[in-house]
Amino acid sequence: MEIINWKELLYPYEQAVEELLLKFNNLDKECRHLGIYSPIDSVSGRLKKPASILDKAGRKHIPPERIEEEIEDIAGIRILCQFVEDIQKVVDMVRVRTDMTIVQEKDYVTNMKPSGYRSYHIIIKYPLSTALGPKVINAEIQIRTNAMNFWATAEHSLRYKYSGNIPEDIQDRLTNCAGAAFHLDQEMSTIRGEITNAQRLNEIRSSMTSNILENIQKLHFVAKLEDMDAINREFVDVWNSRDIDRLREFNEKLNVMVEVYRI
Ligand code: 0O2
Repeated sequence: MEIINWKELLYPYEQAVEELLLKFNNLDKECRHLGIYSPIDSVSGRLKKPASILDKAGRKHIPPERIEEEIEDIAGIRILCQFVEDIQKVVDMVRVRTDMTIVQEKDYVTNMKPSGYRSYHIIIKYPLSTALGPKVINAEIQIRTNAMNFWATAEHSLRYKYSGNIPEDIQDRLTNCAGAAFHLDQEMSTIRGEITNAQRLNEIRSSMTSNILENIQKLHFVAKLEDMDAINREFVDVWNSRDIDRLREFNEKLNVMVEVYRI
């Protein structure tokens, strides 16, 4: 029987997880930087453990020499979204990428699994430059909402605990929870506009406040003491009012002052 050198086998997959994490986190960061809506709420990644690989190979009767071809989720990343509608946006983002090739898509969002599992899976071929030369590996991208993930994580733990035979009463409750998670996603979608507007306002408020504080610090070195007192008092007043228009006006006023002092 062939002995698997796990360290050697898994290293490129570890590299792929790191690269994919970086790329999708950057995509999210870039959207926020450009001030456009990011459908990505968070990204995580994991390397499948040898024990899980062996379990899966056993379940699917995969011989050791076919593990890399047939187990497609040795490298896996998971992208979580706030809203169901965001899943398709992330799928579109993956489809247009030129640094990976999609080989299969599994839509368990529309076609829920009998277990109640919902998620969108994309299997990709991902080219790597390793110390031993170029190598193309399989990787899986799972895209789901936070609610879907909450359910899947709990169900996964129970499935392992009970070796796949979850007792009927717990299974019934899990089925109810899957329905509740589905309902939560539907309800959240109805107030999606309200939520995203509020989040956008918070981001604008936070970035204007940073700019104001930075400008106050600059002015501190050049403006008269009494002017600075007035500015500090006005800032406290504007801040306490929680009025975004007043904050914007104050921000613009300080921008002009900084411009006048050429600092
Ligand atoms: P683990 O421990 O999470 O890595 P296929 O041949 O396509 O039918 P495959 O390759 O298992 O079978 O693909 P599938 O069904 O798309 O599942 C891939 C992964 O999705 C699983 O990996 C799980 O992570 C997750 N998944 C699929 N079905 C369920 C489910 O009913 N509940 C939960 N919680 N997760 C699920 P592994 O290797 O099975 O498990």
